Formats: sequence, C-alpha cells, structure tokens
Amino acid sequence: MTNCNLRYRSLLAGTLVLSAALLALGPAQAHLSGAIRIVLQKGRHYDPGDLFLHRGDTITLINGDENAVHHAFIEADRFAFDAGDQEPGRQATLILKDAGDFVIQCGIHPKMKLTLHVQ
Ligand SMILES: [Cu+2]
Repeated sequence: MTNCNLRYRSLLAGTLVLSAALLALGPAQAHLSGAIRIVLQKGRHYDPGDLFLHRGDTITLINGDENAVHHAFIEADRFAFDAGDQEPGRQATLILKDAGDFVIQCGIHPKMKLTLHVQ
C-alpha cells in the first residue's frame, strides 16, 4: 500500500516535471523553428563564405583548426556580436534576429570574412 502510494507520487511528480518542461518550451519553440546552420572556421577561411538565412536562424561557428584560435565578431548598426577567442574545437552560436546583410569577421585573421544575407 505504501509502496503503491510512493509509486503513484513519483509518477505524479514526473508528470508535473514534464508538464513544466513543456510549458517552459512553449515560447522557446518559436525561436527553435529557425534552421541551424553550421559554419566551419578552418585554414583562415569561413566555410561557407556566404550564407542566405532567415530571421530566427541560428549559426553555429565551429573552430575546425588544430592550432589556430579564431575570434568571430560582427559590427552592425543594429547589434553587435562577439564570440570571444575560440580555441580549436570550440564552437559559438549566434541567433539572427535582424534582416539585412552582415559580415562576420575574425579579430585574429583580418582576411576571414563570412557574409550573411538575412531575410
Ligand atoms: Cu580566424
């Protein structure tokens, strides 16, 4: 009887936790509807060098170099993005909220450029 009661309680608690998790996901899901695009930082290049995206999309920048550190940033009128120093193997993410053309540069390698075209 006690055992059964305990099982019911944990089941109930589990349901409540799941419900809370789903509720918490609600507003976030609107943002998650955007695509996730992977960009590789390797050999002093961004791959790809051009990306066509939609507002709400996420870019994941992955440092694919074995030794080089990268430092992605954007200087735009409406917002700024700075990933900081990215050691090899590290990744940084950016969610694009504004439409327009933006250039992701690298603070360490001035020739590294990735142009974003956000609709
Ligand atoms: Cu770089």
